[in-house]
Amino acid sequence: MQRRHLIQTAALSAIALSIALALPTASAQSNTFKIGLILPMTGQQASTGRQIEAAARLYMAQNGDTVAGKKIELIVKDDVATPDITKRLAQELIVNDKVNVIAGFGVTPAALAAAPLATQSKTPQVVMAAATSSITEASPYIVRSSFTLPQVSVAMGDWAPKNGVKSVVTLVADYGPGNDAEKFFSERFQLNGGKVLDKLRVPLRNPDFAPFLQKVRDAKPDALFVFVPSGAGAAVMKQFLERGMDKAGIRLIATGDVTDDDQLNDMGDGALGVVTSHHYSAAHPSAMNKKFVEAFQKANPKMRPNFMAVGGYDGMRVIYEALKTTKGQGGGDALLAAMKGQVFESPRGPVLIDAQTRDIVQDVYLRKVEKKDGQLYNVEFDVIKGVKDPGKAK
Ligand code: VNL
Repeated sequence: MQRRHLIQTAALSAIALSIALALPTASAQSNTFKIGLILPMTGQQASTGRQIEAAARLYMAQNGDTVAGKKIELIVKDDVATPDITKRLAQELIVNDKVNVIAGFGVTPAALAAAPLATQSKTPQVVMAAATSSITEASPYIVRSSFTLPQVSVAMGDWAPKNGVKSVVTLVADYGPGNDAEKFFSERFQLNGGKVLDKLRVPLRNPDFAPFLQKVRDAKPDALFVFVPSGAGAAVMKQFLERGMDKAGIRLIATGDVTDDDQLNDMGDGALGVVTSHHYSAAHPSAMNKKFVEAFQKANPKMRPNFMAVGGYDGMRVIYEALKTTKGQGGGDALLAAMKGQVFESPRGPVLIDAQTRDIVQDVYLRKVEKKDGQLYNVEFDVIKGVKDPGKAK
């Protein structure tokens, strides 16, 4: 009896939630436009939250907090990169706060946890960080302003074999983006005649790289290819050097998540010469990027903007322009339509929000860690223009 009662209660509250989610958001009428920014502000991925929040606030400071007659309100919530929390926060933001857009999402599981709520409530979900290819397929309301791992990994699969790397071991964080990096790098590398000697996966939570690096040493590849999420790169670099991998003749190649601008300058000279592929470097030599980095550092004196900051800054741009286009009158569907197909200059270079996939199309750069004015930077030396997510061609 009691059990049945519980089940009925659970069923009823599920119905109540789906009704609440299906109701039109009140703010179409109101004078505020609310953006619910869900980010990891504490825990292992906290640097991602800090970078994105700082960039979103910079965008607002530069572009005003009133758009199409609406006052923009940014509501920042900490999900500790934990999908259960993300889901609860997204629900509260949509149902109670009646936000017009949800945004942020530091890791793939968080972006995926919010996706069904975006769909049910017809709320645009702007993914500013998470980078597994399949995320945009989890809801037709998702638009991405970050990047995808296949997008940047394929470039390294082309570069490495042309530059003396004939054999590799891959080492990736064991979840969505790591699996994408492993697959798309390896396939392209092998297509170009390279040999993948081993594929290693480290746990996302509290990874210990030592036993994996020992295996790499024993396999003696020309290079080790690495993907770990933003915030974990410094630990990889430290252990790579401490274990004398470079002296054993093994090169480090990676996606730019490893030589993350948030940490790079503290990695020490051992990082010099490391080649990575990615979509953003704080050293990107455009006038717009110089302005962006300068303004970001003026507002946040101890920080250098990284690729997460740029994902947040551009995500705000996508939201602002959609609000302008819809003249502040539209609901979720109108906003979403106005986000699709946006073409603009980002601090990273030219970008497009592909209207079909809702994913970002952008230039991917090859970069080498060099010293500039006494600081370590990822200096771009080659570019592949207008790269679409190769993960979508499956
Ligand atoms: C993800 C991908 C997260 C790349 C990252 O840093 C990153 C993700 C927090 O999709 O979870 O650098």
